Amino acid sequence: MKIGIVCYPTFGGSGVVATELGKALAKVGHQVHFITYSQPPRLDFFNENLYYHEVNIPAYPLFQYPPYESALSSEMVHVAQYMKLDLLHVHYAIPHASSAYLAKQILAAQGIHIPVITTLHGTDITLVGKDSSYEPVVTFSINQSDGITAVSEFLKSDTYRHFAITKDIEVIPNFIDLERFKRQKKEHFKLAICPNGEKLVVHTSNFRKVKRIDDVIMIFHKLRKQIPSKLLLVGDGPERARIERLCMELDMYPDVRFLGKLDAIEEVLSVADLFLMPSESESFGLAALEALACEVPLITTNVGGLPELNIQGVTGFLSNLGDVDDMVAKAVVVLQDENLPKFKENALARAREFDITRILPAYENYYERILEASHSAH
Ligand code: GMT
Repeated sequence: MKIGIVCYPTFGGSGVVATELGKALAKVGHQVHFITYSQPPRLDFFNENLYYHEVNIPAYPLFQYPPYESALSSEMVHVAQYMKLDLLHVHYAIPHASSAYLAKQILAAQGIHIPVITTLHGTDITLVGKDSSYEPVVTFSINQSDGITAVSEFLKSDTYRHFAITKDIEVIPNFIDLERFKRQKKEHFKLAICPNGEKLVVHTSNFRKVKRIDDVIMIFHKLRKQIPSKLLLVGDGPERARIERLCMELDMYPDVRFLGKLDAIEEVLSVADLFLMPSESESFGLAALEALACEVPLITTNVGGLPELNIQGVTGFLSNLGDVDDMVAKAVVVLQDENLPKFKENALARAREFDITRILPAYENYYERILEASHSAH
């Protein structure tokens, strides 16, 4: 199959899911064409079946806002025509689903019929998409997609709740490559960060408000008074500078370290004892799955799709949004020497359920179904 994949070239979330999916599809023999405005960070290896097409957005003094969506649609048209794509799979509804709709119409006018699959990832629905500035376009373009997938049951229900969607949504969860995400022996690294045998707590995110990093800091602030521990914060984003100042005000250095954006996140997770995700909303929580794969138990909120991943008392614990004291109490339970090994073992067992080798066939089968329906319609 020849598949065009459109995504944001981000370090986490939808960009990573799209890129890892494309890589896995290429490995099993599909030809995959990435169409993005810059190279996705995880598109880091060579495979004869992988192609990358950069969307060119010419500057012009008239444009206060360059028309990215038009450039994206045009690139989709070029790639689909020239590479003879079988289908387009766009990740994150805004603006990818509407750009794909336009590309599909242009191609159809030339007698080329290419089905479009839209994968909903989270904030495209729960946060940005339902804003009235975007909602009509989002609703229309999701409904015009030939196939729609969501990364959790929660996101599927939330999509039906907030948008007038008239089609079936298929749930295909996020997945993990356990060949890459596995606990590695990095004892020297652990010793450098935790020289006195402290426990290591990790948070990774894009430092947006929805991640509630203040809660991460407050949990750790209280936790370290009960259990000697260190906190590593991985990633970057709008909240980072404010959070760094908060750590200074709370006199938390040197127990807290900001590592910025990292490619090899699995190396940090390999030495971690606990992962914190106190998010306000999380459609799935890919970063938490990456932690589980590296045998790191979780403390998360019980919002969104997180209860579909984190099992209460098994892979860690879930608390109500903002209940910092409860999260501290539960973190203390997880980090007890007599409890930690079992939580780590459970974490890996849970991650195995989301191994790419299990989820990839779900995407391939879905592609087949959508292609078949499209062929019989034309
Ligand atoms: O978490 C983010 O802010 C990034 C966002 C994205 O779209 O890149 O992540 C969303 O998609 C991920 C992949 O499907 C999910 O695992 C995340 O839970 C989801 N984020 C939110 O719902 C906040």
